[in-house]
Amino acid sequence: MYEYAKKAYTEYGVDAEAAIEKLKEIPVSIHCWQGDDVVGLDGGGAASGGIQTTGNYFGRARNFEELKADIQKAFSLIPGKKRLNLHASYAVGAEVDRDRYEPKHFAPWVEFAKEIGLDGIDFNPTMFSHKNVKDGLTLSSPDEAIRKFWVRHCIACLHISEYFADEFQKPSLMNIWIPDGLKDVPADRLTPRLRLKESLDEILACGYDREKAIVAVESKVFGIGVESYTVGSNEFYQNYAAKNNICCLLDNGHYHPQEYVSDKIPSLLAFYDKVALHVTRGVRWDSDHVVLFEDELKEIAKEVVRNDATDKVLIGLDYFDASINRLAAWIVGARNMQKALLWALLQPNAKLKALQNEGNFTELMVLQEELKTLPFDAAWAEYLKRQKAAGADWFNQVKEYENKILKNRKRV
Ligand code: RNT
Ligand code: ZN
Repeated sequence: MYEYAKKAYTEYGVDAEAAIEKLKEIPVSIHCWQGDDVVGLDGGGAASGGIQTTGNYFGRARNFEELKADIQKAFSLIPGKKRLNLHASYAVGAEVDRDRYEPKHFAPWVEFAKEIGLDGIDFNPTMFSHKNVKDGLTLSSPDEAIRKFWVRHCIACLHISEYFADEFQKPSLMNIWIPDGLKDVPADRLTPRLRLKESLDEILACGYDREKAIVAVESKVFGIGVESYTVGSNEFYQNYAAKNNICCLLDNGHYHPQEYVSDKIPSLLAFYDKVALHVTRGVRWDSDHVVLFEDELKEIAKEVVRNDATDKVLIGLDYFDASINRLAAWIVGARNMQKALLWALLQPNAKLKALQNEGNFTELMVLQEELKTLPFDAAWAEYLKRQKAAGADWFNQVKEYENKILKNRKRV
């Protein structure tokens, strides 16, 4: 079947071998928080601040050991080059508050990531599910003690990112997302943003190594209970990032439903060396559903691949579903990201661009439609085989794991 597929793609000028080889090298940063419904290990509890996990499927990882075991199993069924995306709330054995976290609290994660052959670790300060989120605000709080606490937390996280970079000899993304906003009509939209700006300035002034930690800011349009105003809006962060030479992170659940992140990627690539992504699937709101193999995902992957930006776009995943088997959720989404990248690599991109430039829109449409029914599944199966990853029967392993391990976990 692969030989047939290879030939079919060759007829369109696509080298399937090269596509498969290239895919192996594109890292995808997989979030740790699908395994435990964004609860974390530092006692903060369920997700808050406008984000919410829904569902009550059994088997949630309740501690570090269980989360590691689940990650190990899930990742073994995901092909490709993988990084681990951690939140600060996953500190191991920390007896201090979040503003005093140190690399040592994440050393067990480094050890584990190395053990299972990951490519590196990315990081996120956790500015939700904590007593110092005051009136829903963190880095933009008018309470100076609160604002400073979160500035210190971010600086601590920056140094932890540097530590990850040292350990893996690869840069580590440190992505800042805050829940700050208001449920109802604000009296002042500017001052909270000026305070956020001041906080970011203080964080970036801490003296970190820009080669090691790549700082990103993640904007958002609204959250549950934070419907009327978001301090860290798209315009705010894009301007901040441009002026301060840091990076924007685009989460495709964080825009109006008719806005497409696939279209934003090339706009940012015109100005930035790096663009970070949180790939997710919002259904009617930023619901963080499992990523499916659908049009916008393919379009996102196409923008990364056809603009030669696989080194510039840092692909991370961000979804959490507690209503189904959590390992299956993880695996479906991550495999789909890989599938979409392969899909994009199997497009005759130079030819398609040429047709657009020649104004040959008829042929462009005809060709784009023909490409949709090429034998993609055979190329995907070949990639899995070469990766020594389970084929379409991967779910059997998850079922077995569910019966042996997850069924024995009591709800806490
Ligand atoms: C929230 C943001 C943020 C979180 C994770 C847990 O809307 O998307 O990235 O989902 O950090
Ligand atoms: Zn996100």
